[in-house]
Amino acid sequence: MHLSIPKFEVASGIGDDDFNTFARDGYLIIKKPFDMKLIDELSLWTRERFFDSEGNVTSVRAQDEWRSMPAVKELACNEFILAKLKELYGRNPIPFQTLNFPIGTVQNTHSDTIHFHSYPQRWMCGVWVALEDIADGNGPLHYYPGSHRLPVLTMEDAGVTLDYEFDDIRKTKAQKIYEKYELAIKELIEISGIKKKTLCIEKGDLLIWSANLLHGGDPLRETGSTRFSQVTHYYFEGCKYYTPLASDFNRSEIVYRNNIKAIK
Ligand SMILES: O=C(O)CCC(=O)C(=O)O
Ligand SMILES: [Fe+2]
Repeated sequence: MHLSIPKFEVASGIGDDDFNTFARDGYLIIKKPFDMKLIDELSLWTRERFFDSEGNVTSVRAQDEWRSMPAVKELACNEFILAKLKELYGRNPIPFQTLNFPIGTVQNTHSDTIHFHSYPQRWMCGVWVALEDIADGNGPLHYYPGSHRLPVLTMEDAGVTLDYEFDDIRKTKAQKIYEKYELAIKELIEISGIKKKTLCIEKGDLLIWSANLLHGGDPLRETGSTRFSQVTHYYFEGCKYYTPLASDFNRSEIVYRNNIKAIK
């Protein structure tokens, strides 16, 4: 294959099969493709890992627990997921990072392309797995169907000036600068007219989102509600990988991720 663009990104999206659904919507929901024993194990582990004996949350997220918890690794490297991603993208996926959550993230809407991206672009995706039933009250994941077709919003597109502000982002004003990005995303959504959806799925179900699909975490409407979940982020073979937020194209300073390796 000569084209270095993910296969689904150039497909028509006409048809109800997984490939065209993903092409049209930029995401795909799959119901319980796993051995539920694995999901039960991860669910029990989430309770032990993130709560004290009185039931209070001790931390709200943990990155790369696959290093110490085999079941986290097993889910990230699940054969069904790897084969599905290959079918959609046309290249071998590289699971490179896991995140586990005991409660909703309440994360503002974003595209993951601002945090980690590939060159050529869009060779990246996320897989979100419910480790318990998710309802509207538990701060479900939200997403904007079709938003993957919008331009990939960079910090320059978000109005961060090209001369001095990029210095700040690596230092003390990082938060302030990131807020500009979030405001620009809000504007992008308003102009596009795309409507939000929330992910109320059952334990063991998953959602795959493509690189540029806008998503975030809804507010925790029900106090004390949990939202056991695991996200794995995947790159695909044959690209350079980098951190856009830390890079400054204007000064040819690209912060590459040279040590990307598949979890195993
Ligand atoms: O689970 C969520 O609420 C959001 C997670 C997210 O944005 C991510 O893992 O990229
Ligand atoms: Fe994200």
